[in-house]
Amino acid sequence: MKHSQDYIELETKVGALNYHPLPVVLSRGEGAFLWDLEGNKYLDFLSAYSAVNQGHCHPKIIQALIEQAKRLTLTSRAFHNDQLGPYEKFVTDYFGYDRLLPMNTGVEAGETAIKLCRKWGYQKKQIPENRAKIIFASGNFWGRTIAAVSSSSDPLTYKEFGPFTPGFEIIPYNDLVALEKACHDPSVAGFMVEPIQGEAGVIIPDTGYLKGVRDICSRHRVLFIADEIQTGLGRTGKLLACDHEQVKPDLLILGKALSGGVLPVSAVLGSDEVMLCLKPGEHGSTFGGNPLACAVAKIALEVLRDEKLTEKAEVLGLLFRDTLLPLTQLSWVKEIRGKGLLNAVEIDPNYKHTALEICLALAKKGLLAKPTHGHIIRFAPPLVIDKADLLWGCDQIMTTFNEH
Ligand code: IF1
Repeated sequence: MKHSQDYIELETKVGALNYHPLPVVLSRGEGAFLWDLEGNKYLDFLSAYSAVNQGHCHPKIIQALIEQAKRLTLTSRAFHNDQLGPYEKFVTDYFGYDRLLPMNTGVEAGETAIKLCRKWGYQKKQIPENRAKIIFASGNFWGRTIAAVSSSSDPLTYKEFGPFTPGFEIIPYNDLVALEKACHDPSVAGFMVEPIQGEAGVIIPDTGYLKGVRDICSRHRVLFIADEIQTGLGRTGKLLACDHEQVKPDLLILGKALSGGVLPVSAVLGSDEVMLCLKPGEHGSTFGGNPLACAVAKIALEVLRDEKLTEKAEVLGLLFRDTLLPLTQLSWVKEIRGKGLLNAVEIDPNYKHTALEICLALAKKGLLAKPTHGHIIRFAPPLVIDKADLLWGCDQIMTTFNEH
């Protein structure tokens, strides 16, 4: 096989059809760029859903991967290893928390946060056992496990996956009155929320929402659990999206770019009060905290800091939205929104062209982006993108929109 179409046909024949990818077959990535099998070059404006903030195949991260892979990749947690402790120290200092529980995928970290929250609810808030409730915001997306889809308000995510996990309640996003009301229930142990909703279409709450969440959760002894798997690690122009309002969640969930997109690494960070509710043997994972993941994630965080990618996302995000602002003159472009390099363009869902058609046209021009919810296009390039390439990307977006 040597043509992209061969690979697409093969996947269609022997793979589960749980995705409908754009018809590009990528074979190489470097920085903000990707190449397909035919050698066509693309500017990546999806960043694997914010997992490659540091750019594809960052040389320092790959170097760390290779060096550790030659030494030791996996011990399981049945034994200690020489990478985990230093990694936990580095990351807890980096984000200002007492302790870290290492997992692999983002959804595993979400599940872990929920288990920690329930344990804390029973041990510290004296919620009767098996009665703990956790509140989620409508429009949330934190993964594909049964618990994750049990908290979803999107039928595409949960339909035909029931029966669902009990003890979950959904309230409107960006609604402090609803949160205050829900938290009056003494059996509520936590509120898990994205500071900006990614999959929902880069939904940015009102200024003051996160401060309000922090205040309400503190007053009602409800754990504020921030899912920063997509919004964290510089993506929105701050280290964490919660930093835009200087609020500190009780549990911080990280994933995706925690490894620079090199392998699945996720984590839950919290205080001693919460984290020590879990006793030895009560939770774990074969690969969680493996030496390879620790070595890679430590470098990925150093790259984020040393290359000042957070500050870059802030500056380039403003340039991106300013440059695209004229698009709002088009009757069918409803809004351009975002923070840092997490942006989206919302189009009229009844317009004659769909967001997918726009994305297919962009791919032909060498820019890769993907729609979410049919009429919203997310634009989220790696934070390493340079200004000239960002402006080239804006040109392709402007031209493509004006052609439709
Ligand atoms: C897919 C969406 C994005 C996430 C947040 C936890 C997770 C995710 C805020 C779980 C994962 C991924 C999953 C992937 C596509 C992508 C996605 F379109 F599905 F919704 F980014 F918006 N919290 N998001 O965004 O992390 O277990 O995947 O490591 O499932 O299609 P994971």
